[in-house]
Amino acid sequence: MSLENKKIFVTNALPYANGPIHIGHMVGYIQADIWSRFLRMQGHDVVFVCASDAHGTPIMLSAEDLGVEPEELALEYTRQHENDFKDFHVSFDNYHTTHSNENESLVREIYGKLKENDCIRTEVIEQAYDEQEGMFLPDRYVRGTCPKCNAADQYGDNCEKCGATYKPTDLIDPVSVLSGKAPSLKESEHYFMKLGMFESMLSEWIETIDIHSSVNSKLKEWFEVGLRDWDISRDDPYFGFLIPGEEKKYFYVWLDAPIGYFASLKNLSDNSDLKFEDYIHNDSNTHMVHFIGKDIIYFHALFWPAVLDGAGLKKPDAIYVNGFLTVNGEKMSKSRGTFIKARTYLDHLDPEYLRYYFAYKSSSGIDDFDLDTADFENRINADLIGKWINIASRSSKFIREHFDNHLSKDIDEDLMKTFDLKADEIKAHYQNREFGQSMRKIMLLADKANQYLDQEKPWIMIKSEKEKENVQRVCTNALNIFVKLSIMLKPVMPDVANNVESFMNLSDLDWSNISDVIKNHKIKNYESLLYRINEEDIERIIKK
Ligand code: B3M
Ligand code: ZN
Repeated sequence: MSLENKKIFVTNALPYANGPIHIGHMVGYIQADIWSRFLRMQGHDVVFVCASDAHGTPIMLSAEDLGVEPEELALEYTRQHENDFKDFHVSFDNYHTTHSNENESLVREIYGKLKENDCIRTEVIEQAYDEQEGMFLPDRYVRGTCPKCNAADQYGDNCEKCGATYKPTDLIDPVSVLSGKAPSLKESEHYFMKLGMFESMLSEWIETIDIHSSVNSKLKEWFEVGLRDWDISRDDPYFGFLIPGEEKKYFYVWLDAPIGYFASLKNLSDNSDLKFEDYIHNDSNTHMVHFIGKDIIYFHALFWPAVLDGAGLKKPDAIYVNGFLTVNGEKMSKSRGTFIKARTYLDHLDPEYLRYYFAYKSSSGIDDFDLDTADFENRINADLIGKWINIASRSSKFIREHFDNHLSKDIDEDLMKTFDLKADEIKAHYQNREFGQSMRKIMLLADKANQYLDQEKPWIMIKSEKEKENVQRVCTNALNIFVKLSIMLKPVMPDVANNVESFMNLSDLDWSNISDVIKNHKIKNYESLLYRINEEDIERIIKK
């Protein structure tokens, strides 16, 4: 799928604004950021947005517990998340919220179109109801004994023991998580999106987009079972947008959440030259990409495109799905000390270490991957410090001490070519989101650069006056290679790359600068660009 001359619109899943972000969440954000930065470095027109997902029952109930309004709680977490992303160097062009005017008017507009196009119906359904709290209970708020295997204390939608799925009303001795009382059954009219209408469109469309084969097979299974109509309304009390014409019925959070992608873009367009209308129509010259976790495929590959299609709007061109993160082989858990908040990490370690490690572990597939703390420490120290940064620290020393920071007047262009020739391969891996492949290939090049210095031995040559000029040339060669590798690593480690630019007295390096020749040029004194990690830093994070 060619991206040439297209406006690229990239989104990340919108985090719920009712709790802190942990490093497992960061996987998808870092992957999307690397990809966006890489494309920008290729000269593409990229707009990368996110927002917080502010609505729903859990946020309403947490706010109630804290004695604050849900708007207030959402705002607090929106700010917190925004700072976490900024400090992890995630380069969103905009961060907005689904609880916004832009989103409300888009939701109304889209819903209006869906109604016009006969995609909505209503039906009276029976649901678990908590009399004491005066509210309908989402499945997860009812617990009881599994009707299939008799395991006690299971959620209302599925059993963690035997995997059975059922309705909360099927549970044996169900109780409301809120009041501890047995729920009653109550009827209420709900709005449904007629998903069945879209089945053949969706199954054809899915073949035309960029989506991993394993996700595609999952979708095929769902098509085989058949798509059931989707319940898009919730009764009062609920934190969300009222359905037009109703006083006590709201849109379900998952209807307005993906529309939040557009709301964030709309908000950006109101504050910049970007034209919102250029992005959302069927005939737009746009490439629309969603990065999501593997637990929300159904919403993005079925519900959302159905909503867009029903409203006559542009559907996604790619859906990129990431797996989950384990820490030292375990699911993140508070009791095992493997639940690491984004902020806790940031308080102790450089964000670009984690960005590198995630890149190193990433592929275009949806497999889970592990943050093994010993391996993490070793990767950073061995790869980044021992291979990449080492090229600069070894060679700049001679340039400073003997040549007043001046690079030589000529360099070994044949040697440079052997490195430049690898850039296309690395570029292709980036483009395909095979970041692990890119990292491995870049580190092989760093090995080659260090071998070159080992062979030339400037520390020996420098002892003889007639070899002195040669030392300048060898170190200039090495620093040229170092810059090439820094450009290749820039999507992953933008801050360190900026510091490299400053040290080398260069600026705004893009991918096309990889083959530049830097000679007869004055650089600055080398200052340490990255520090080794030690075990204690990691231990402190885990202890926290
Ligand atoms: N708020 C978070 C999640 O399920 C959910 C994503 C919305 S994306 C439109 O990962
Ligand atoms: Zn069971």
